[in-house]
Amino acid sequence: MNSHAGSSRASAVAHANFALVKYWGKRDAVLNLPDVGSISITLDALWTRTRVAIDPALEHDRFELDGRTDGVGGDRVCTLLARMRELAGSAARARVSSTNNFPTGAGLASSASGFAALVTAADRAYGLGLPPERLSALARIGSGSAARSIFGGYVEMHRGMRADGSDSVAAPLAEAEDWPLEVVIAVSDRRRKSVGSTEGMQRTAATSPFYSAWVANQPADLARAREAIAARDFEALAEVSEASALAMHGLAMSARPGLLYFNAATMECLHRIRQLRAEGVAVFFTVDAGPQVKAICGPAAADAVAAALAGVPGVTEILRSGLGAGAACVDRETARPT
Ligand code: 2P0
Repeated sequence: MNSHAGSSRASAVAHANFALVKYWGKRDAVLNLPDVGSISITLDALWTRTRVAIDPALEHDRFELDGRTDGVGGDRVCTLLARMRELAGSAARARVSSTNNFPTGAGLASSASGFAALVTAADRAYGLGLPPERLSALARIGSGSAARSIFGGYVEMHRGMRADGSDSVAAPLAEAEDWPLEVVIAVSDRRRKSVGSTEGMQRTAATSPFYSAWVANQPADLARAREAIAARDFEALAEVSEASALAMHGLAMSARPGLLYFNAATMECLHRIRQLRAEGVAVFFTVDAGPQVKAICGPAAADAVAAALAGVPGVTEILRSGLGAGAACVDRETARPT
């Protein structure tokens, strides 16, 4: 292997995404290949900024998240950097520093934006210049949902069939501007979740009696969501998204021991959102591996949804976001695209 010739450093920003048709379960834990496809929206207000600086003097990669070197994810970062070095024919290690503008590991998709930003910055720093599809496959190795954050707007992650994972990649379905929905997030617990997604998925696949039914049903939900997005059919997207979120949580609850990501405020928010929709407000919910509730709504409904969820006992914070762009390199000082 050659030592790295360039002087290279790069910064990238990637945004979190939330799945509307959920990913839960892997067909290969090493390459992180999903057992089901998924469909997501990329947000503009929740992001990770990551800087990769190649330093041939280093013996090991260094990883810092929000100023701390003892955080989680360091092993996955090193695995990913080792793959990218191999592609670049470089032996030079890197210093990686990453910042999230939102709580890490609390069901707000920090690993999605984190690994998408990492591969985008490392691609530039190591001079690879890979196309988005390849970056999506690399981001997936860090975290399944990160493959989707390479793209903006509405995104589909393909399960893929190949053993090497080259077809387990995301692709855009529609741009954010094509259908500018908004997201209201009701935060009820900022702490790191007790069972991470990776462990939760493995436990579910190994122990739930309903796992094969979940996998078998997914293509039909993906088709419904794809059609709803193409037709900008809010009611249809609401119906399939809520069904997918509830099925994922029902499945996780059916693992042994069962996984409980909801708290009391989560449940209350779901009832409030259903009540609002029954009153004619364009809103539906999704919930990931944590208690926060994400309400997806038409722009005209966002203020009313935020006010209603802020009034739910146990909700401590409301975050709001529009839909956002895919991962991109930025100037470190100005944060402008480069
Ligand atoms: C999703 N989640 O589709 C699902 C729904 C959470 C609930 O993808 O093990 O951090 O790194 O592939 O991507 C979160 O899981 O899991 C996730 P790994 P990841 O968004």
